[in-house]
Amino acid sequence: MKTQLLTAVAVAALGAGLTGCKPKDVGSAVAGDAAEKVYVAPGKHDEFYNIVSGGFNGQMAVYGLPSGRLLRIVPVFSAFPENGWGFSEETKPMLNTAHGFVPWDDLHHISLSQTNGEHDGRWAFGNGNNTPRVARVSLATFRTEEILELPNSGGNHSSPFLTENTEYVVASTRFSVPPDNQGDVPISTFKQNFKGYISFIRVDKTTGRMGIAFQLKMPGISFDLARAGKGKSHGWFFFSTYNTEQANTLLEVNASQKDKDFILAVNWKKAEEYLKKGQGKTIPARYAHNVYDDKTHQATSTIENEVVTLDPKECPGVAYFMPCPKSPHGCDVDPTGEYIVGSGKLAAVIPVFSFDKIQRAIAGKTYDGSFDGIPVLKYESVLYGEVPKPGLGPLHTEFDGQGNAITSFFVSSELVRWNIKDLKVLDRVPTYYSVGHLSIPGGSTKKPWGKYVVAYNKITKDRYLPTGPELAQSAQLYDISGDKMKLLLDFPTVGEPHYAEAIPASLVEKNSVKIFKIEDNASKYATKGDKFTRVEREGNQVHVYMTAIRSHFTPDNIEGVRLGDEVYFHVTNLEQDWDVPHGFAVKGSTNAEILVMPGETQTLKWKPDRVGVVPIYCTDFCSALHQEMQGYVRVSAPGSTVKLTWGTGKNPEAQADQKVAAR
Ligand code: K7E
Ligand code: CUA
Repeated sequence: MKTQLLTAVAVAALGAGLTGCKPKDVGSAVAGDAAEKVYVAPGKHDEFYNIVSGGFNGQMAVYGLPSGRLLRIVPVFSAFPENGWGFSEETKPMLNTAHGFVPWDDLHHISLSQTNGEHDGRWAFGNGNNTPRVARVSLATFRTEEILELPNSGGNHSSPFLTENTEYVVASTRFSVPPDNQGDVPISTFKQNFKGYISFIRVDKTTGRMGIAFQLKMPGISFDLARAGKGKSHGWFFFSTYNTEQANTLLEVNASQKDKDFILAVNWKKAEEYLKKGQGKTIPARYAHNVYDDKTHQATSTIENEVVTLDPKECPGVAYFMPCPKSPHGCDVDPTGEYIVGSGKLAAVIPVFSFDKIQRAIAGKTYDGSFDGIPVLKYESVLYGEVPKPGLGPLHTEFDGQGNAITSFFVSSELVRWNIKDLKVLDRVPTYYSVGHLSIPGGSTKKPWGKYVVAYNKITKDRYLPTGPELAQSAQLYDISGDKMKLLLDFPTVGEPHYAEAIPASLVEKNSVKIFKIEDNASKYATKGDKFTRVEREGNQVHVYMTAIRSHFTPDNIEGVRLGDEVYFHVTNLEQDWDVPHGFAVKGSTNAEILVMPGETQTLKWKPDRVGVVPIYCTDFCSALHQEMQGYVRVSAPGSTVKLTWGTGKNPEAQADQKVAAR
């Protein structure tokens, strides 16, 4: 988003003579009782989990609110050495795509699963912006369980957004592209050949398992953000768009020509009817579907070969455009489902659309022509009203559950609270600086929890100790329980925070998984007890079936490995105690460590590059004798006659002799 936002600033600066806006009274902006309000005493828990996107770091991070304490980084699209995500053999398939192994992405938006339009505490979804993917993270294990790639897409920004019972996760493309199987066309044929696909991903109610139900084939424009209807507007979906000029070069200028872009309204229930009637068209497509299994402790990656598409031009009643000033970014639906707020980055007002009026305009065919075969509803006929002069550069809006909206303003660096009914501005408070997204706990649901708003800022300048050219990314917590919003706390975040959601701890903590039961471990490489430990050679592959328990590995001495071998350390952690992982690392291995949870099996692959004796050790300080949790692997020359031997507590040769004697 950063580039797009900077462009917005540049354009606004040209128009309004604005350079960076630094709010006044920086020092005195903190409320007197702020410290008390965010203080969570040692040993006490926070009230909310705040799940924050990591932007170009490709992860989600979990903070406690109101303390702002970082509790966990959940690797999603990016390999993560802390726990071996993307480095262990079990997790590598999670990062597979139709392009091969892609160990990085740019995660912008978090959507927490909902039932009846309220948070249910089961899953967090996140988008991969670069190589279009959607991920599902379990809030029981705080691990990524599933990643689904999206075909016919380029830049999965408008994603992932959920319907009120998590029937669908919806993901639309930021860059329109020619369909994957018809890609070799001149870029100048944008208008004819480029399409903007919207993916409707179904989610299994019990398992959370995802699959692309269908893709809507829209004209070639850019989709930015979206929200599902709720309550009365359940069954509809709203998307902000830009570049309705359909420019394919110098978008900074060429995509800011028109006075209005569109919000797209999609009736997905109607789309379902057309699909039932067989209107869908199956087209070839290649995309990866990756699933992690907590029983086998293994991810699998499947390449899918087709997708169902629906062309709204052939399905009247499915799609309508609504004009919206100007290059809208956020498109947010209030808790009742009646009001749809468009935030035009370059607009001087915030337009609020009415769902009832949209229905009437559709029924009365109050059109303002059409765009690429899709009706455009008349602006005035669907507009509830405009918030006049709210601020500069509105981006995102959330709701406090008290009939008010709070909108973030990037250019004027502030949060503005306004009343949804009378559209009057009630309060404004500066942010430090240039806020992007904002989040009220439950603020996108039917039932906002209110109490706080968090601003996720793009620029921190002088707010923290300087750390060279790159400064901390940051969030700011405000109390919104009174009439005036009050700044309470700054806290740095990991990566660039785009969207985030916060959920009461009580909905999540009770489901937290403490260990994986060793008896349920269905990994084919599991070693469920020291007596099953062994080393097996299969050609040039050596498989080490190893256990870890405080404070030793079995085996911890291995001989008979040869240069040219590939060694697979299958490490099973036999512990059945909460918070006792063991790590495993090998000198000179070209990946990372693995971190093995209690009852779990993980595999580190290692290709020795020289003859010698190589240390191995546990990387997680697991006990007073953690430092003793170490061992050796002897690597001999190719063709060596050193026998494959292994053991713990005895010299391998002695153990090998015993085994021979026992036969
Ligand atoms: Cu940062 Cu949601 Cu990508 Cu706005 S987006 S800020
Ligand atoms: Cu196991 Cu340290």
